[in-house]
Amino acid sequence: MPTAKTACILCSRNCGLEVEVEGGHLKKIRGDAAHPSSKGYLCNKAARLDYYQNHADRLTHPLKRQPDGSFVRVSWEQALGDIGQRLNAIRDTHGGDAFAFVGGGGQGNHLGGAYGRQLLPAMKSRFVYSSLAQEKTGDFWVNGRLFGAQNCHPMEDVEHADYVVFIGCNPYQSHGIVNARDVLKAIKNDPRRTMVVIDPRRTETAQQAHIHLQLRPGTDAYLLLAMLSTIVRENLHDQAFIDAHCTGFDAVKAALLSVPVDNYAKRADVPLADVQQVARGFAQAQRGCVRVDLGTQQTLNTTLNAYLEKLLYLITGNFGQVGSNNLHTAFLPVIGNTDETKLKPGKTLKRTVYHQMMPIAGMYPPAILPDEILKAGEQRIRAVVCESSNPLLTYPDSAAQEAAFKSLELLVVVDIAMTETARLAHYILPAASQFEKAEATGFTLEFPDNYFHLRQPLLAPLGESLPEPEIYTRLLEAMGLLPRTFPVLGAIARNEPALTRHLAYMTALGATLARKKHWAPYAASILYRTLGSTLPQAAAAPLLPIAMGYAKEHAVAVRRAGHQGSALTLGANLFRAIVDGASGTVTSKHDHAEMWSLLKTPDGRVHLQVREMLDAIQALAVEPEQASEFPFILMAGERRTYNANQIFRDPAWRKVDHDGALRMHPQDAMALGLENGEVVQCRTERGALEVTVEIDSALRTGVVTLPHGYGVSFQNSKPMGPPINRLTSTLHCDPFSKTPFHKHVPAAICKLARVKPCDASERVTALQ
Ligand SMILES: Nc1nc2c(c(=O)[nH]1)N[C@H]1C(S)=C(S)[C@@H](COP(=O)(O)OP(=O)(O)OC[C@H]3O[C@@H](n4cnc5c(=O)[nH]c(N)nc54)[C@H](O)[C@@H]3O)O[C@H]1N2
Ligand SMILES: Nc1nc2c(c(=O)[nH]1)N[C@H]1C(S)=C(S)[C@@H](COP(=O)(O)OP(=O)(O)OC[C@H]3O[C@@H](n4cnc5c(=O)[nH]c(N)nc54)[C@H](O)[C@@H]3O)O[C@H]1N2
Ligand code: SF4
Ligand SMILES: [Mo]
Repeated sequence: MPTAKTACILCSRNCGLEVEVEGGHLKKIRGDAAHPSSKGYLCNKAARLDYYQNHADRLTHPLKRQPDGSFVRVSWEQALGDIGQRLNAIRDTHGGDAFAFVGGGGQGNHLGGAYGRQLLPAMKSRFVYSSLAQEKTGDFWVNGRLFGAQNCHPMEDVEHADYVVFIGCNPYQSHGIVNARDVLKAIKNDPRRTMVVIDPRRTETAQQAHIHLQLRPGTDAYLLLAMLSTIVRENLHDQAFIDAHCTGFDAVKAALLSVPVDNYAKRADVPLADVQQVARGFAQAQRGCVRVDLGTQQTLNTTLNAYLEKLLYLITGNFGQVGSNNLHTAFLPVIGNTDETKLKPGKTLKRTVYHQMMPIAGMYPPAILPDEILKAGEQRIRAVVCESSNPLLTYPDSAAQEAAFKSLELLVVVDIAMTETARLAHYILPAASQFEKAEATGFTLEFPDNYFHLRQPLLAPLGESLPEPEIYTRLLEAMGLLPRTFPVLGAIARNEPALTRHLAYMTALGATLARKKHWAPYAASILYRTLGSTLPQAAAAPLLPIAMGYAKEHAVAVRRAGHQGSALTLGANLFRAIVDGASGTVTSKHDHAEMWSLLKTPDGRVHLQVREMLDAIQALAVEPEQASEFPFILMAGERRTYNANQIFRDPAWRKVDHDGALRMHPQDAMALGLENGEVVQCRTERGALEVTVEIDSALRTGVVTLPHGYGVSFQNSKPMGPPINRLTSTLHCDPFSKTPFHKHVPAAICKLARVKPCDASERVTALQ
């Protein structure tokens, strides 16, 4: 049977796939050996992708909500005409602050991002709320200060490192690094390499590690400070590297020397000797790197954790080398830069109305969204377009999100499926799935070689569903912001000879936008309607100027990757290679020494001294108290073998763990008189759920975990598995970035006083 090339859309790795397609189904799924990064690798989840493509909650037509809450089918013209009119009216009456764009590109559907973002200028709004701002914005903020721009983002070269420290991540399950399971195995089996895992649970990754520091949840800042202090006390930092590449080390050193190492190791509940062993081992390694994820980003001291983790590799000189942490290029700009210290004089950041929250990397945090809708008075958010996201299940405090979304004057949801959030919408617009349209991921965060993968559609869009580029372009037309055709530009695009490599078209586009300045914010849709009609995939048209910009910025590295051309044609040639490359295209090949050119500080140095973070180190001396009413720490959102965000709705995709069990240490289970498989109540300050116990000796005592990605009401059923964000709070978050402490939720676990166990249909309903 013929196979088609695409990529997995279940996590940020977006592994290349070869798929046999038959009768609308994704049948046999294999890794694509020609993919530049995954090279044939895939994990257990990819084999089940047909459950994403084909299921009973897929949307096939635009839907309009009726006063009684039911939905009727409407035409695209009717839906977009009405939405366009209502958006215009809300903007004209209440101004730009009344609109927010929510979501926008999940695990790999980022091509539509250039189109969806056009709604912001259309609405004169700056408000983009994104799930990335409930995990990574603390990290991005720190990058802004250290490296000069919030989109200067370091990756970790785990594949080539001889000393790897994983902090608060479980790559065996969640991936996030190149071909995780193979790479972990290789490190484990190589006596010259060391793998350290810092995690309160003996995870699948920790089981492969040489050293596991099973710290108390939420104490990473203490543990990292104890390690950093050990390094400077013992003069193990790399002074030559610091002198050559950094500023501000003296202030950092003074702060680190003041840390009570023994006391902080105790607070983390890790033996001092183990702390010292890892500090010394990492500092002395030839090629060391650090990888973090949600375990440090969704727990106490989020932003400080990001700073300290980066200090670990920076002061030891593990930066800009093979097997260390490195900055990387980014073809699609997923991360923005809104660092207040980099603003031009007279410019200020757009703060939200109620929380006065600044954007980080151009995004606003989900934790404040309910208040910005419900509590901001006349200046509140009244209209939301929500795409590729299911905030009702994935944003903190589902009850608060539900109340807020319900109160909107206009909610439009663009999704492939009927979701919990969609059920509250005034209009639901059906998107073609990621296998039914041209798509691409912006999560190509690699160095020294980087790549980009434009995927071709495998199937026709289901029913009347449309790709996002078409949806947003039609919406801009319905709002009266763009004409339906651009005859002159269209003709230039069609008639241009291949030899001139789109130069005539780009010149004409530039001239048109200079003349018609009010069209400039909608260049993506104009490219789509004009150049797009000459391409195999119209949606790829905005990649032309992106490729030209990338080639200009990284010309040497782009040429090294095999692309040819003059200063004028290199970008267009890169673009054509991407359009023609079914398995993905290597876009640039850098030398490690060139990494420094990616740094954005004016002096080309890393600015180690970050005042706010040095203050935060001081503030750590005071330890927060834990409410005794909630004796457990719930880690709400573990990655397991069969969860993948909220991407699958049909629970039949899971082979195991159908209930999404609450994991608990045997001693805790014994103390509470609980057995494996017993249904208990898990209660927090915000709500309560009934969940099934799974006894797990890999945990620390006093810690319980629930998985991410459950709680779906498939076909309007009761939630299947725990809808964990009924337990989380919008207030329990990092004061700096407002990223929620999902991994550190105080909870109580109670035995249910039931005579007979409840049957499966009763389970996991909210008691609230
Ligand atoms: N299977 C699967 N893979 C996924 C996803 C999925 O849903 N399912 N989602 C994808 C997405 S969007 C993301 S962001 C990534 C997230 O990937 P990860 O961050 O790796 O996954 P998690 O399991 O959420 O959390 C990582 C670890 O943090 C630990 N942890 C909890 N609290 C603390 C703490 O206080 N300190 C430390 N040091 N560790 C702590 C947990 O025990 C857990 O092992 O996974 C991606 N991959
Ligand atoms: N308590 C707790 N909450 C968490 C987490 C946690 O660990 N604990 N993890 C957080 C993290 S790290 C993340 S990344 C978020 C993820 O949460 P969300 O931002 O909600 O993202 P997904 O779960 O990926 O949402 C996927 C939605 O996109 C839709 N979709 C899929 N493909 C397409 C497409 O091509 N077009 C359109 N328009 N829609 C599509 C799916 O049907 C689904 O409704 O959850 C966060 N929430
Ligand atoms: S879930 Fe992630 S690691 Fe697994 S196949 Fe898909 S993209 Fe690759
Ligand atoms: Mo995520």
